Amino acid sequence: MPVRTCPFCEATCGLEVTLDGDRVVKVRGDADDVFSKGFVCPKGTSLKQLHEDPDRVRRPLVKQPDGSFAEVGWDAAFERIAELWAPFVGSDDRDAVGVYLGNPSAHSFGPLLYGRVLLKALRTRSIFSASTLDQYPKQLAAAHLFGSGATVPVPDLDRTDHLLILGANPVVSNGSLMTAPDVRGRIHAIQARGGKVVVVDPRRTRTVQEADQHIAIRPGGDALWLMALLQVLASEGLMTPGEHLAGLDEVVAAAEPFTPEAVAAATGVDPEVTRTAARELAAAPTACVYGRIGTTTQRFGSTASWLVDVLNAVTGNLDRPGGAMFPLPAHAKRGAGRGRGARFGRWSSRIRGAGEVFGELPAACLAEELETPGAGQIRALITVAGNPVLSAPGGERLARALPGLEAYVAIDIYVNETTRHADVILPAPSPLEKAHYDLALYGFAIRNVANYSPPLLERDGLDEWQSLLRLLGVVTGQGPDADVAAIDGFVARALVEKEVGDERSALHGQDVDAVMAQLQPRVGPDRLLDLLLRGGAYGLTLADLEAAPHGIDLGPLQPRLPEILSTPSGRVELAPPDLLADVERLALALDEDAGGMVLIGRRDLRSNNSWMHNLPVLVSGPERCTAWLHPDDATRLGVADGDPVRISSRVGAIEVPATVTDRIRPGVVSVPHGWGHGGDGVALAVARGVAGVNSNALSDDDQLEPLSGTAVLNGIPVEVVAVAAGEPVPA
Ligand SMILES: Nc1nc2c(c(=O)[nH]1)N[C@H]1C(S)=C(S)[C@@H](COP(=O)(O)OP(=O)(O)OC[C@H]3O[C@@H](n4cnc5c(=O)[nH]c(N)nc54)[C@H](O)[C@@H]3O)O[C@H]1N2
Ligand SMILES: Nc1nc2c(c(=O)[nH]1)N[C@H]1C(S)=C(S)[C@@H](COP(=O)(O)OP(=O)(O)OC[C@H]3O[C@@H](n4cnc5c(=O)[nH]c(N)nc54)[C@H](O)[C@@H]3O)O[C@H]1N2
Ligand code: SF4
Ligand SMILES: [Mo]
Repeated sequence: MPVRTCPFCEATCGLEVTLDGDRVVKVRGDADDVFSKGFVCPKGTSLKQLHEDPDRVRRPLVKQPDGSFAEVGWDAAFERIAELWAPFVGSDDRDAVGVYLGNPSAHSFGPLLYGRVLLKALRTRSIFSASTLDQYPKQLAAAHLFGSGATVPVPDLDRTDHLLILGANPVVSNGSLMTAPDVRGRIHAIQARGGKVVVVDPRRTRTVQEADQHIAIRPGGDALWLMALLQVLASEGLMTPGEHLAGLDEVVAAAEPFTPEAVAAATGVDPEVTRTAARELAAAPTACVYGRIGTTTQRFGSTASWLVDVLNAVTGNLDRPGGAMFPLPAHAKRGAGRGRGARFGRWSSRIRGAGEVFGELPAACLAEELETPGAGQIRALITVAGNPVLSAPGGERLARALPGLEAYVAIDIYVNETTRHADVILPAPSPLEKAHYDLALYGFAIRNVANYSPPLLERDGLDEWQSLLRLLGVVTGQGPDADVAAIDGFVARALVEKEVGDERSALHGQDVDAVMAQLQPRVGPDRLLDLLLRGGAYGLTLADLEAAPHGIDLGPLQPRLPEILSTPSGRVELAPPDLLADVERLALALDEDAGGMVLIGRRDLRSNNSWMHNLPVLVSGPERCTAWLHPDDATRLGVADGDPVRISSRVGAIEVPATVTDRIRPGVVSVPHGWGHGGDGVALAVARGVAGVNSNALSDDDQLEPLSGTAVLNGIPVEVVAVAAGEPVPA
């Protein structure tokens, strides 16, 4: 039976696909997958419906003068792109070309490997991605502490005795920056071996229901609370710091004012609960603190992420089994590479001067960069696997600005709220028609695992990497039908040269032509992957992976300090100046008025950000896009379960039905993101008919976490009122 890795979330589950010719009969979990062992969620099995979805784009689409899309051949599509791109080819105004890379592009090794190549050729600074709506605070902290944004410690879930989760709901999200199929089963295993799981979340989530303790923190309180844990550990002599650490005294000194009592009002956590949490963290044989979306997409995202790492370090749990460890995927090498440490803000955005982070500008700045005339105004755009109109703050502004672009090319599988504004949409293949290897996610996996899936079905058209290279041909003036194979050959050769020149590579010192010959006859991402595997830590080849369709288990995570560090000091920098400097801002939050309602998000098991809503199997059942309200708030506001409420923030207002539930803290309202499908030309017949609104209409595009430029999507001050019965609902 053919098997392949599910591309829909970070868990990388194995799927078994039953085919009858080229028809998909059934998709279920692969019981023999070395990592997921048969675990699967409803999204994974919906791969069949996605493959068959009549609305999925299968042929290139070109915008017609009347605003509709016409299906055209690939050559015609690229001729149109070349025509539209003519003013930008060779132009000095390089930043006039913008790029937005969306979430699924991180789940696909073609775009991961070749997107970079296109970006380099464009030489633009107008680069945006979902990372500034997501995990950059964690990567920024990692860059400061360990020297690289790629070295993010992940919980050693299968060996820990104590797991402290903040702002994550992995039983529903299936884990993030913690690649682990079946988190629920792994949580149960912690408990079965006598361990404890604590969840810090303003909501009583599905993960809380599996946990031993719930701490219902006020949104945005995490950095303060983590400081208080550190303060307790230090003042009670409970620190057992590991080796290779620098800056311990400084970070401990910074925590001094943040006693459990001092943070109690702002966090809503009883001081005794905080003290006990700190003591238990210290007393556990092994323990791990893990923070995710609720701690990153908020106003103290980087500071909270930093403190997560600090707490793991001062309790001796950084880089030890059962603690927070560094994966070593099959395509990666031992050693740190060239250590340059962290540098941010090397350039700034044109309009509001927001600093660059990992070479990108904040996604929340995209609309203004399109709107505002002048040199550097984005007049041409490429989006790959993204829907920022629904996913980012300022989406409505962006939707208004997109039609003003002189050229917009989207690589996507749907005509959605964003891509409907494109001049040309280049379809990505169905997941069944392309190869898969989790180049990004294995770097965050709780075991070292490698699994490669070849395409199961034949493709009629270009793969994403081919579209990206053909686009590269256009933007570099080679015309609409550049020799993709030749460009790919250059890309491969350049990577081989880099590989043989890298002392850490198993191919170091080898002859470039000889290595190129070994990779024959592979092309595209397969060739690059084969190269990376050959140069990697385990000496594997792509053929080895092909021979193991259920994956290769490379074992539990191994300690990697100090080998992995690339900080200038060669040690873990616990007190980076940028993060220490932010403590002053944090201290101001101690005295803030805790009154007023705040908005947070919510993820649903059968949803995936702003997409997969066109699959009937996932959107059937009760309405998903509702506002959770605590009964106390509901009573005060005169709202009954199911009544419509109006939620307004500084920037917008939405109306949604209320779900009155004690599963949320009083003073907090929760609405999921990614809903509200529709608008002229959106070709999502099922999703259009599903109730829901865009919660990001409330996200303030002015509110960025200052260090990482990440949007504040949780803890947004809002006003909630009942919509009086009979009052017309505004459009
Ligand atoms: N309020 C609020 N907003 C949020 C969040 C939140 O928690 N709260 N979460 C944020 C996070 S973490 C993220 S990652 C972003 C996600 O936001 P985006 O990165 O903008 O991604 P999606 O909204 O998931 O849209 C994905 C697009 O990719 C297309 N697609 C799917 N598969 C493929 C493929 O294989 N190839 C190509 N080319 N296209 C494909 C889909 O059709 C869809 O158009 O949203 C962010 N927005
Ligand atoms: N089913 C499903 N799975 C997904 C996705 C999806 O849309 N649907 N999206 C995928 C993506 S792109 C990502 S990035 C991951 C995200 O993975 P997770 O981070 O696990 O995702 P969430 O479910 O958003 O969990 C965030 C939690 O933080 C809580 N929270 C909100 N504000 C705060 C706060 O200030 N402090 C604390 N402590 N908690 C807070 C919320 O109540 C929520 O339970 O999920 C991925 N998996
Ligand atoms: S948990 Fe994630 S990877 Fe596993 S089947 Fe579901 S969507 Fe796919
Ligand atoms: Mo994400």
